[in-house]
Amino acid sequence: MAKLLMGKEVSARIKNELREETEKLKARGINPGLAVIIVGEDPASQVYVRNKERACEECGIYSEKYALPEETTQEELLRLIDELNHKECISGILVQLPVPKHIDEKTVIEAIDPKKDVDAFHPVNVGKIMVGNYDFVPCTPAGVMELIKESGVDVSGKECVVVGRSNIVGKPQAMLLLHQNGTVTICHSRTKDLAEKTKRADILVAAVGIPNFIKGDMIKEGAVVIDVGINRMPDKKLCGDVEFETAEKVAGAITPVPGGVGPMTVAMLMKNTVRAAMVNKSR
Ligand code: L34
Repeated sequence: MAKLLMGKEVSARIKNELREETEKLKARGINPGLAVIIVGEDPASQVYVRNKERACEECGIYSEKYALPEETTQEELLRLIDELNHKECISGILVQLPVPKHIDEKTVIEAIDPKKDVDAFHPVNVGKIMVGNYDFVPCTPAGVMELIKESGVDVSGKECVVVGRSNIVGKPQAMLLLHQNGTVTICHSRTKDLAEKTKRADILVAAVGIPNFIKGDMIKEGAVVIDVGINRMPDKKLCGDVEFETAEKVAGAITPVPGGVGPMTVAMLMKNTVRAAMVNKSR
């Protein structure tokens, strides 16, 4: 039976450590603050944003939430971001994705001051990650790395397969694995003979957004399997990109959904916000 990598528990541990750190920082006059912007009423986004606000409280981080209506114009959103870029008490800014179709995601991301870009989505921060010299690590891939650490498996020299090539997860994930000396393969919708690739993986990260896409027979015996997918099924239940029932029989370690990568994403955001407060203080 595979070891369960409990993101919920690991994230609680990290948030406790962060709480102590923020207390020390506050004593030195450094006050981390996070602004979260959500445009529209996507139910999943609302849950995630609520979890982020709650985490701020748990870590002693000041937070502001801006829930803007669906019909907010891009100009209005950009004006708010500009205001927050210059706001002293805000160290980190996050615009929850996806944004409504009439708003250009790229323009919005590039409007955020890179020093406050706690998602690490701004091209400046993306470039820094590629070079290997960075302040912020993108939250979901960073959370995945923590869960791999939790499995006890050393990434160095291992076959790492990332399924999915998004800017938010797949691409930065591959880079973080590479920084830890993994041998990295990125697979995607055009990959030929996917199972042949995934079966080679000592560490498999699934981030495709298709429910139960990775089955047990696509996994190598004893592999570390990290499921980034959170798919909402018609019955409202959450389901990962990995077919858990068949995968857990083969894997050495595996993450559950929910309670796996999701809570880690939130914990890593808190870490970046604390980091932002320190970086902004010393500029
Ligand atoms: N800008 N947009 C921006 N930054 C991000 O880092 C995100 N992401 C993804 C979507 N859009 C974003 C998140 O915050 C995904 N994501 C996220 C955040 C939290 C959780 C899952 C995804 C989470 O808390 N998951 C819990 C509960 C899930 C539920 O009940 O719906 C879990 O146990 O998985």
